[in-house]
Amino acid sequence: MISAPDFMPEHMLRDVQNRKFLDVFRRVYANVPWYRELLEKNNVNPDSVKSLTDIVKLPFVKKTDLRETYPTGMFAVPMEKIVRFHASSGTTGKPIVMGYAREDLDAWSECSSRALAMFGLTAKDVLQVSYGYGLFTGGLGLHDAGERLGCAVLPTSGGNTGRQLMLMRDLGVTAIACTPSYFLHIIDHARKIGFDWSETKLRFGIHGAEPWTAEMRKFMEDETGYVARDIYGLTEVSGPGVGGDCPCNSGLHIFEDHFYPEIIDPETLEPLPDGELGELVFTTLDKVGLPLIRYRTRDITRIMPDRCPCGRTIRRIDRISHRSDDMMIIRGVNVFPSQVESILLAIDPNLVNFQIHLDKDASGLDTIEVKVEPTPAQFNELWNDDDAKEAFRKRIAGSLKDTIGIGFKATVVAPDSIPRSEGKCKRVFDNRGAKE
Ligand code: DLL
Repeated sequence: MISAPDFMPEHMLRDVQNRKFLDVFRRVYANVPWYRELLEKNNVNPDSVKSLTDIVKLPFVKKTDLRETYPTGMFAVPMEKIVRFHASSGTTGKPIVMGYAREDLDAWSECSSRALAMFGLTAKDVLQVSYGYGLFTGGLGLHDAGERLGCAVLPTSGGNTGRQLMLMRDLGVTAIACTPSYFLHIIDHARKIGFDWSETKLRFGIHGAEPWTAEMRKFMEDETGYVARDIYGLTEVSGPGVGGDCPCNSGLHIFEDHFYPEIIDPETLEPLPDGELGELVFTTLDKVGLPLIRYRTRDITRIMPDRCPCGRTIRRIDRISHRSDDMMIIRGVNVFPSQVESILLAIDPNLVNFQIHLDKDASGLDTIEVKVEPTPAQFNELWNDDDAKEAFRKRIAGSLKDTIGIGFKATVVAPDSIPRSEGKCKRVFDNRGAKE
């Protein structure tokens, strides 16, 4: 299925965005006292906003604003118009609660099913949704997307990995949707039970909700023979299906007729031109329940400056390599978990299970340790040969140091000692605060 809005002539797309932007701006100004106060504080009112180009006059909205107005202080409609809630947990404090009106669920499933169609799925596909169902948007979001496209949806949610594999094979599942880390867990389990991927009909993996590297993607494709696709989204903006990659595999198309993207410098907050790396900001162009204007995602990426060979006019962002909150500063050097992942997988594609531990040494200097889990076969070989084990450890520490420029401690740990994840994976453990 080809989705017409993906290919809309650019001038028509800008017209749609312009019209929807003016409408959403007027709605939040009229209906959300919190917004009106913020806008007035910044000397913005309906007279000063005449077109989308005036968006630069508007203040940004942050996650903390949603937290501070918990639970419904930023809703733009009365509760009788809300038909569903989702919430994003965060690690500390109150969750942020999103309210969806009927129109919001329709627009969301439109976008997420457009993403599935872009990946190559059709009504003939059997889609296993192994994202968690519940407050997290992954499960219900992909579920609605699959049903809307006409797929047969298998709502397994996360967990019970053996049963996931059995159903995948027995029901002829052709596409699975889950986090990349849960798919790694599924691969791990499949190896343990001697599962034969050629007995399945699996042709697509639909993965997102956390950063994953090109190396990780290749590992998953090589292991299973399917094609992995990247789906992007966030609860605040709707859920999965804000964007996704097309078969050209060169960035994620944003469904720009619903979500207007900007890239800003996170320090100066100035907009950056297409092509430059910065923080992704979204304006939801037609959300009804909880519209957001210039929402700072904390995700670091760039808008691709060129047109995609697939012919879609909706612009692309580069894959999200990290969030600004993921950055670790170790002895003054910026380090991202995705760099560590790429380096480990370049050494050996099987080194997909790892953790990063930050600490302080006796003199108060930051230390970084990478715990790496080899496969059972690798581990058995290394265990009986101290020299080989030391060489392996040194190779990892050396590659990390050569590429990133600081000393790493590398530790080889036993198979299965790193906990597996059914949802988003926690890789970084920062114990430095505890010692201050
Ligand atoms: O993770 C929505 C989602 C569900 C997306 C299923 C894709 C698939 P949140 O829990 O609110 O929503 O987390 C949103 O996850 O700001 C990014 O930092 C990260 N993220 C989402 N998709 C990707 C991706 C869902 N494809 C946050 N690549 C976002 C990298 C991603 N990071």
